[in-house]
Amino acid sequence: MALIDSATGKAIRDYSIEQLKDAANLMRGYDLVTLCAAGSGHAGGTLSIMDITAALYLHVAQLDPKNPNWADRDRILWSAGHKAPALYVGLGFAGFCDIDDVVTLRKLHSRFQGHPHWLKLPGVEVSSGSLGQGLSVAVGMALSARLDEKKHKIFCLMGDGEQQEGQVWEAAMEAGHFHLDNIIAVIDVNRLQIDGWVKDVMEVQPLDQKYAAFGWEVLHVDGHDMKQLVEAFDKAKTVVGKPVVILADTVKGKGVSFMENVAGWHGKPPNREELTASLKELGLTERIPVEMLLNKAKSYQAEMTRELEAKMPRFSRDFWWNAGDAMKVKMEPTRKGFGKSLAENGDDERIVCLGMDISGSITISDFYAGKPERKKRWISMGIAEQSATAAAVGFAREGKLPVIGSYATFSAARNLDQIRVSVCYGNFNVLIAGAHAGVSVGPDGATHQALEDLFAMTGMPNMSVVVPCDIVEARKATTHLLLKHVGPKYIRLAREATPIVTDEKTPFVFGKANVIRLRKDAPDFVDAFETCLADDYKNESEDLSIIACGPMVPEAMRAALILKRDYGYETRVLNMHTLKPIDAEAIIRAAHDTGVVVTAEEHQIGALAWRVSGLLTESKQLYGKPLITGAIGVKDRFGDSGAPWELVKELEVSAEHIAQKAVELMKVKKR
Ligand SMILES: Cc1ncc(C[n+]2csc(CCOP(=O)(O)OP(=O)(O)O)c2C)c(N)n1
Repeated sequence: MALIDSATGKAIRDYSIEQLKDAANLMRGYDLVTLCAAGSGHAGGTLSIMDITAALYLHVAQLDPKNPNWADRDRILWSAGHKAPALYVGLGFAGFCDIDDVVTLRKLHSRFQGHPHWLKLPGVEVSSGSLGQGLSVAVGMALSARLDEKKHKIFCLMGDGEQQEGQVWEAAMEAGHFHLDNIIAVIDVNRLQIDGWVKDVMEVQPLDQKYAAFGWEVLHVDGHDMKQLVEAFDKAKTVVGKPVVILADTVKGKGVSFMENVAGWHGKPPNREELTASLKELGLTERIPVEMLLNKAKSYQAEMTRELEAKMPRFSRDFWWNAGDAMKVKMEPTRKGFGKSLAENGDDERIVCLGMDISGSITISDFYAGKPERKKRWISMGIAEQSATAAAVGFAREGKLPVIGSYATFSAARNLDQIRVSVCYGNFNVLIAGAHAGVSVGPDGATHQALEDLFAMTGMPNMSVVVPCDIVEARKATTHLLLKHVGPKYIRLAREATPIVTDEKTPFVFGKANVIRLRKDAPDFVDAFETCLADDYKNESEDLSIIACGPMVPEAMRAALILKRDYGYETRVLNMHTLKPIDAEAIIRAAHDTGVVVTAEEHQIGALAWRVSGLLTESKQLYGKPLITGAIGVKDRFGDSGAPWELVKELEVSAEHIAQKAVELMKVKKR
């Protein structure tokens, strides 16, 4: 009995095995429609876990959709947060939300975030997205239930690649130690992860022997056989004195022939044609109102766009990228500059690159692409950021040049203590790439948007930090850090394509800012500007300065253009690509010469702003000088799902926001 009315204890609805099979099939269809409407998301792993989802939400777990926080409900934890669409469809079918609403998946302010957020959607137990944490939450919930003498079960859904996270085994040990027979873990053993087959990336088998050794009862099932699944869950509920793990053999992409067992479908949605073909294969063409759902997604998006635009600062005309002649730019993601440098310099035998199962998209795999002889220096570590970071130290201690990289949230947060003690305290020569940082990872949502990494990285003694402004600078910076700079070093990279505003001739000197000045009208945006090393720049007594790093440099340039065209203001833009060691002299001179300083960072306000203001308050040169400052950045909040450029607006880190702040400060200066 699954869905019950908690007030009366009566079943709301129960499903037979045949009905569960049919529901799972239909849920696959809804899953694919929502992914198609979102334009991003994880097809492979949501399809592999769908039979498990249907069994749990519609039959196995005791839930009351009208009373989602009912104290006696079973808890279902989605440790594998990227499988969120399956969870949402499960909640929709169980009656926690309207199934049609799930189609707003991954859109701005949607309750259906890229990774689940319990504060947005009833039925979600806890927020997740950083792999390997769910089983620990389950341990806490299970112990809490024991204290309260409650009988409910705690289900925890994980992937097999996820088993590579060390934390999973800490929790497995705890659950065994405490004999937590109220925990039922389910592993979706589809044998694939992002970089390929689990056995090749980092073998996790034999999972049965490993869990048994930690004191668990182990059950095996075919994860697509509904009868077996239901029987396994029934049996798991009867086990006394130890936790249970159900190892469910599944197929990634199950149900759609061209997605099955293909690693490439891990984080990809179907396009419209692929959706039609998928629904046909699933026999659902007539059963899902595809057009209605896609239209619903479109109108939701239109409403979000309208609300967002209404909040934007307005100027005399549209100064957005590529809106009209003077705004023409080419765009590429900075992460690709990192990959280019690794490809160019990878013959250096000292370089070793450590992969953490997200190698293609962050471009670290460019190191060995087309170069089989480098493969021996490519070390696949699996989804194990903490161990990989310390392993990099092992390489560095032996004189190698180790490079590690992942989403910045995982390569500069998940492993923070390893960075602090093993890398920084030991002052080891390790290059850490924080890719997909800032808002640029968009629809994945807050869990994946590193907006705090620069606090920690700039706060570490011995660490050097570079935030390149475009793909060209990213290549130069990587090469410098890799081959010339010895010590702990962090480079922050964006996922989304951002404007290219430098070229081969633009100076890049580690630790030295560049000054960028708007000089003329030009059809191409970059041609209107001139750049030189801050050391070489002669004061022009401009009206104000904007100090920016990373993708905020092009935004600062665009703000300079808005300020000139609409207000006649001259702006000194400082490209502060090196955040540590920071170019204090350039900052103090800009403040001294202009009297107005705006900082701009695609990060919680402070990594740049507070460093700059700290320097300004300390500077003897500025004693007695009038100085007005402002800071643009994220204002102590988490991000949200949405398109990257939508989030630039939503989180108020656009040129328009910089210009608005500058105008406000200029009014004060003129008083
Ligand atoms: C701590 C952490 N590191 C990296 C990621 C990025 N990531 C998302 S899904 C995934 C692969 C997961 O593989 P698996 O557990 O086998 O799931 P499935 O193949 O079933 O989707 C990775 C590395 C993450 N979400 N969390």
